[in-house]
Parts: sequence; C-alpha cells; structure tokens
Amino acid sequence: ATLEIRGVSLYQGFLDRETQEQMVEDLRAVVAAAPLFQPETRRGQKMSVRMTSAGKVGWVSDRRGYRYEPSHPQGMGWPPIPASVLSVWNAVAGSDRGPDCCLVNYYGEGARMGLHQDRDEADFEQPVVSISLGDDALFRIGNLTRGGKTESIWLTSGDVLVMGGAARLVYHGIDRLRPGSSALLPNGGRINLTMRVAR
Ligand code: MD3
Ligand code: FE
Repeated sequence: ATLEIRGVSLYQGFLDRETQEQMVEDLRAVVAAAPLFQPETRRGQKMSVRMTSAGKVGWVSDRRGYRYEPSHPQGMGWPPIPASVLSVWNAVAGSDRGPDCCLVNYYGEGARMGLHQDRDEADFEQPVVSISLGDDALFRIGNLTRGGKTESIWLTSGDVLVMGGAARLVYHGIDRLRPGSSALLPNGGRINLTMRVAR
C-alpha cells in the first residue's frame, strides 16, 4: 500500500488509465442490464448516490431496510462481476473467497454519503475492496463507534482501498466531490465500486 489510514490500506494510482477505461466500458454493460436506481432509506429519504450491483447478490435499501437481494428492485437478476473488477480483488484482498457482490455507486454533482458502517455482510473477517473512478472525492474515516475525531483524504481515479481486520467496521463516508477533476467519465461524476463477501 502507498498509505495506511486507521488500518485501511490505500493503493494510490493502482489502476492505469487503460485499465480504468476498460472498467468503465464493462460497467456500461452492468448498468444496461441492471439500471442505476436511487435507494430510499428506512425513513423514506432518497439517497443522493445512485446505485446498482453486479454479482450473485446486490445491496438494496427501501422502507423495509438495508439488505442483500438476489434480484434488482425492478426484478431482473444482477449481471456478473466483470473480470476487470475481479482481478483487483484477486490482487489485493488476500482472501480465499471471491466477492459475491460488487456494489456500484454513482455520484453526480452534489452527491455525498454520510458516515456509516458496512455491517450487512455475514462475515466481518472478509475484507471490502473499493475502487474509485472519475472525479476526486473527499473520503472521511472515523472510529468503531459514532463520534470522535475523523481523518479525511482525497481519493482519485484509479485508487484502490482495502478494508480488513479491525478497519473493517470503522465509520466512513464521502463528504464531497471535486467536480470536473477527471475526464474519465464523459458525463462527469464519480463511480465507486465496492466488492464484498455478503453471504
Ligand atoms: C471503510 N462507499 O458503498 S468506499 C459503501 O466511495 C461506501 O462510495 C464509499 O462506503 C464510496 O459502503 C466509500 C471506501 C470504503 C468502503 C467500505 C468500507 C471504506 C470502508 C468498509 C469499512 C471501512
Ligand atoms: Fe460503506
């Protein structure tokens, strides 16, 4: 890793431009098969991030709560995780399992993600691997419980994060984007991919 921040390993510039372009092309097919949707929270608030998934299961949120589901809210199955994305897991996860979910988050201008923990997965011994594509994003990392001091770092296109061990359950979120900072996505914005072992 180029940097460790509160137990999270950051690999800056892990993906070269050509690999990022291949991934964006592969993600076009994912989004064509399973369209981006704007999840609602249990409280009925729309999230500002649009999402879809690839893999055996996908992450969904609605008035019933958060969970992994074998099909998209519109009824179709989730497409397979692209090989370009899986190869990143194989390079950095250090797991004997493969991911069964790749959550695709799309941030348009103004989108953000509040501080939260990822704890809808069955086995917290399995890491989460994240890939950033497109505009820079200000990532914030906190503690194992709400509150306390936080640290922030800008993520840029091609960066990879690995959350394992004690860092697996830390609070984290995205405060804001730097619009126009990357030319990777023709319509701007940011894509974050997170591979997980959900079940
Ligand atoms: C630290 N996504 O999808 S990725 C998420 O950029 C999520 O879209 C953010 O948080 C994004 O749940 C941040 C980095 C990340 C992902 C999962 C983590 C950091 C994490 C799980 C545990 C600790
Ligand atoms: Fe998260």
